[in-house]
Amino acid sequence: MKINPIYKKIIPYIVVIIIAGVAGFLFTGTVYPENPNLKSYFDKICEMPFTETYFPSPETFWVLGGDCDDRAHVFKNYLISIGAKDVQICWMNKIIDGKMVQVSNGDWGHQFILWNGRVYNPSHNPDSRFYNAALSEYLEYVKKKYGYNVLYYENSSQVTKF
Ligand SMILES: [Ca+2]
Repeated sequence: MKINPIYKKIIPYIVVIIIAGVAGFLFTGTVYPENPNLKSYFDKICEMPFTETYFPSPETFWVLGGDCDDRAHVFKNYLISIGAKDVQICWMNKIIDGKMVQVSNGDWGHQFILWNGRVYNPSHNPDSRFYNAALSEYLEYVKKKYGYNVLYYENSSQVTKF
């Protein structure tokens, strides 16, 4: 079969376009921490104002902002929506002699996301922002800065003292 010379010229370009398209999809369409779309969604959550709400209120978050549980729920919902597995909300408290006490900034507890065992904390405060961090590193930070000492997992009855 004889290929028209014009097609011979075009075919390499078409191949390049297809490869670029597939590479682009893999880069932005799949679920992994380095995905720029995922990171920019996380950053958008961080930039929303800090507003105290009594319960997790992800439905009002993009209008009013929210506190830690709202941020955690919004990010978790997004991760689930793009197909992420092993996503859970964790929370922490400070327990002294069996009683829950306030931590150094007056809070009673804090919620964040654990995805594949890595920490995502979309805080409005840049110092407390963690993205794809080791759990041990994050726990060391919150213990030192706030005094948290107990961690609870959404997907398990396991309780970790740290
Ligand atoms: Ca809340």
